[in-house]
Amino acid sequence: MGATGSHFVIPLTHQTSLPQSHLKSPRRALITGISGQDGSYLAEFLLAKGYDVHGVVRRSSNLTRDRLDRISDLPRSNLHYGDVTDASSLMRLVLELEPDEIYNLAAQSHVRVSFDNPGYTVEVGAMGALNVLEAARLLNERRPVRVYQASTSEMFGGAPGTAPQSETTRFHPRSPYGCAKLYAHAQVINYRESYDLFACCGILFNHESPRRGENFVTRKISLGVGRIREGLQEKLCLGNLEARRDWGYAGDFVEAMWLMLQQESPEEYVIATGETHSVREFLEVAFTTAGLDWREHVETDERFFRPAEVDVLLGDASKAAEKLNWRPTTSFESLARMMVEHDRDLAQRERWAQERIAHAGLEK
Ligand code: NAP
Ligand code: F7E
Repeated sequence: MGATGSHFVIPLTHQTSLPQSHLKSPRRALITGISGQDGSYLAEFLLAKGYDVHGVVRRSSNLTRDRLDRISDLPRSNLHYGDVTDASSLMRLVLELEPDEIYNLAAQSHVRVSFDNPGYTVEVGAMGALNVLEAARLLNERRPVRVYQASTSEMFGGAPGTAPQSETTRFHPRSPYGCAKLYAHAQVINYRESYDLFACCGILFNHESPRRGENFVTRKISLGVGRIREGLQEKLCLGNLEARRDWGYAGDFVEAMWLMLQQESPEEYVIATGETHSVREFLEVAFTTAGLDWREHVETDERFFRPAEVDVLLGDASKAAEKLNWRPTTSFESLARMMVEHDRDLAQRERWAQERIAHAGLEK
């Protein structure tokens, strides 16, 4: 992956096409959504396992991709411009690279935003997944490929009486995002049954980390705690504090994605911690970690409520425990503390930078 500091130079895609040497080379993975939270952890995980890792990134006006800093200079990682909604370029990439494994993590993954941009969310989450499957189907006629699809607990919708949710729980999505993901989920099973493609879905419950997008609730809270502690802000505005989620650590969850593709046959798996906590409980742990009382700083704002809420998610990952031997390693409390510690550090740097600017008289 070409890089200058944290600025990436994306190699031309045709430079990476080496099918003749494929037989002798290490296993090759293609990740869509590599620049996201999970994509970055998964890339590191696969590189550590000796894979050649290829990632699809969208062109943006800014070349900084902080989450990929750790792997940017490693010789076995490669980035390619692409977009899952661009079927022909995706097809070309898949047929040129001939990956052994494809992880489709690309999505407009913010549930609240999916109500504002439903068409776009569906285009990426549903049609994007279909494009990935079509490309994999064609490659599979030439050589075997395995596909992982990032399904989600949002597909369950959290209807009363359904918790804990398992692989057999009825789906009832309550957002454009959840509906798009359910379409992709059904197509994966359809492609598996129609074309004998090794394709499977991980139904992952919420998973977080210091790399979580800044407008998901846990990260919004940990960033807020850090900035309040450093005197950079006073209040934190949130939506529904009573929603309950099964929150795990993203670093644990990406291993499960890989394990699913190492099985003899493709199947769906729920990946979760088996504990549910409210947003209020996350606030309690996060603010207490920094010696603060959340009641003095948190306000609610209608803007952050959703037209339809998923009230309670609680996953039953016993199938993954039994068949994949997968278990989460990070508790709810350790996860919240990890995120707060990271974001206090970030806020401290922000404060120091502001002080340096002020001392240099540059604020004018
Ligand atoms: P994320 O941080 O929002 O990352 C999404 C990734 O998709 C980013 O790399 C984004 O690129 C990329 N992307 C968006 N639109 C694209 C397009 N049209 N073409 C190609 N790439 C595109 O999400 P995450 O938390 O890592 O989650 C990974 C996947 O798991 C997503 O599909 C999500 O829906 C699903 N999931 C997540 C959770 C969770 O709790 N985290 C739970 C269940 C399922 P940019 O960087 O350019 O935006
Ligand atoms: O909300 C409530 C909000 O946006 C969690 C995505 O990764 O996980 C994620 O979706 C809860 C909801 O995650 C705010 O109403 C309160 O009940 O962090 P979130 P999500 O909607 O659960 C699933 C599994 C995915 O697949 C998705 O891709 O927190 N909440 N106040 C808030 N949420 C946000 N974002 N912001 C608030 O201010």
